[in-house]
Amino acid sequence: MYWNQSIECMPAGELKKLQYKSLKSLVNNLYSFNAFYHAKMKDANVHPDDITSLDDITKLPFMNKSDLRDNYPTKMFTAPRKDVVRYHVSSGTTGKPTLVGYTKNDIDLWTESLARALTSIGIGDGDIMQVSYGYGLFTGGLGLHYGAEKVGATVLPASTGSTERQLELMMDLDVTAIACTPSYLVHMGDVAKKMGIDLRKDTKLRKAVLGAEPWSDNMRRHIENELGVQAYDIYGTSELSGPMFTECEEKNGIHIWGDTAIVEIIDPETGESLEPGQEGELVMTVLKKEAMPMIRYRIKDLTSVIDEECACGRTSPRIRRITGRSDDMLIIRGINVFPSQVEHTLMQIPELCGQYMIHVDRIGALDYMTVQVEMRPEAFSDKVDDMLKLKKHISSELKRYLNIAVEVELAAPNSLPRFEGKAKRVADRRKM
Ligand code: DLL
Repeated sequence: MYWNQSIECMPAGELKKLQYKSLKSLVNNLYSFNAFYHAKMKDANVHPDDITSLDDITKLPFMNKSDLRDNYPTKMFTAPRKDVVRYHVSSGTTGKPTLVGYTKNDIDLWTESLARALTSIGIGDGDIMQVSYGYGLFTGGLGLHYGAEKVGATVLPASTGSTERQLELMMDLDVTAIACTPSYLVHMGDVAKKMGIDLRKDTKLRKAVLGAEPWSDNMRRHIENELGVQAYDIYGTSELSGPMFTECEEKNGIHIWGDTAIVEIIDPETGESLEPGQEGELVMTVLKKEAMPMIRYRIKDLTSVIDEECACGRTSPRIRRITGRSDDMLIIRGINVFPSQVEHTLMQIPELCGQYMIHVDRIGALDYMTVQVEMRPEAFSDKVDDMLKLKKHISSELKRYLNIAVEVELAAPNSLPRFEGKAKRVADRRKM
């Protein structure tokens, strides 16, 4: 079953022509009407007239998360404020978050992408779908919500947390599909077991749309065997819109809707384009968004392009499961955390000296982050109350900036490791 067969199964040559046409008009518009892109292209010494084929995309400059930070909040927007109907916000690399805006057409296009994706994994009007991604500034909840409604499913907007209640509703309402992070589904399985619920027998749950954090085929096997649920990978980033692309029922790579985005894979060190099959950093050009298109955005996720037709009949380009990142971003309980954000927060607390260590562990199915912080000698005290107060203050500052609960450990002056070369401040002991 297809949602939009003419696009999803468009012959490759035709799709390339369509992409070129969209790219050309995007570049013309941005060069003519947007100060940020105009300056960026001028700096790179490219003019829209230099783009005469799809391959010429490599002449265009890359964009990075720092472009979003430097132009925060709305300098990169390409639609007037009155046409922007929604904002979503994700983590920046330091103090400032990343803001993404959407026009009505952008929301429709995002919803269409998800309608294609959900249809490709067999979710439709016969389904009752529990959306257990966070609703709010994060794109997961509202994105999947709109997509599931579009295909005619009945949506249960459960959001995150209150796991026991979620399980009760899952049983009471005959939920057939769930969208959440893979680790949350495993956690739900653990909680169900404790409650005496057998997901296979006591629920109608059969399909899970899992993403927003790295996971592996081992984890897929675990979920499918233990919970009796077919598990599909869903991918996206807030800068592209949010979740947009999934595996189809073949479970052999993530289909990228080529009318909406151009995929490139580059060598993270040199920026050179890599061939299909070669693993490198994912770069995407977002073709049709009105409020915030993107040219050659370096997402920093590592993957490769699959250069063979999918047995499902879709001709859209596919990428392999994300294997890691080329930067140091951590994903903790589905939330993106940059070590630089931690540092930025700690540096504003006068009692601390700037030495810290981040420890990440997975206990059961859940991620836990502990930050050890070293105090300045003059701040160190043997008054327990003072130390507890300081610890509480640091935790609440980290929570305010990172949006996740962090365990803080105070370390005595000169006790944390010092590094001669590159500092190694993150110890991530999770296993996928
Ligand atoms: O995580 C959007 C999303 C929501 C995707 C729900 C899937 C489901 P951000 O918060 O901007 O957006 O984080 C994007 O998360 O660059 C990857 O590093 C990681 N990521 C997302 N999906 C996957 C996945 C959403 N399926 C960042 N596998 C991305 C591995 C993923 N990593």
